[in-house]
Amino acid sequence: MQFDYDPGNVFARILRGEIPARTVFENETALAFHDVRPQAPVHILVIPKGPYMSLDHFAAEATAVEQAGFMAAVAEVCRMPELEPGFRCIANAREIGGQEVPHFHVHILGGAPLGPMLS
Ligand code: DGP
Repeated sequence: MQFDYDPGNVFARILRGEIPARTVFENETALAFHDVRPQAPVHILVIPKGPYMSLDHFAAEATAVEQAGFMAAVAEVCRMPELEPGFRCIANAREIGGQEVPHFHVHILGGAPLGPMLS
């Protein structure tokens, strides 16, 4: 698959500091911040700093250092006290998968019972 990354997407703009975000964690290769349209009491997005469009793009082309840094950021978010009782991680990919922003991100939701995933 050919991946054609658009550097004008909103998360690229957040990474460049052009749009504010409520950051909860940052390391060398990843950034975690609150979703602007939360779908649960806690709704965090974790994104890589590199130009990857989706999970499959990231898995195929990100370096081991980028992948490890990303997972470290996910782990850090999951350690938030509000998420200790449980949480859900989702990664949408492309239009069919419901992806709105074409920069790879994982949603981490929690803070209340979430119910079955497809309800
Ligand atoms: P997805 O459908 O998986 O691409 O989810 C994109 C999410 O990004 C959606 O839950 C809303 C969120 N979002 C869109 N624009 C912004 C923004 O400017 N700031 C923040 N913090 N979140 C945004």
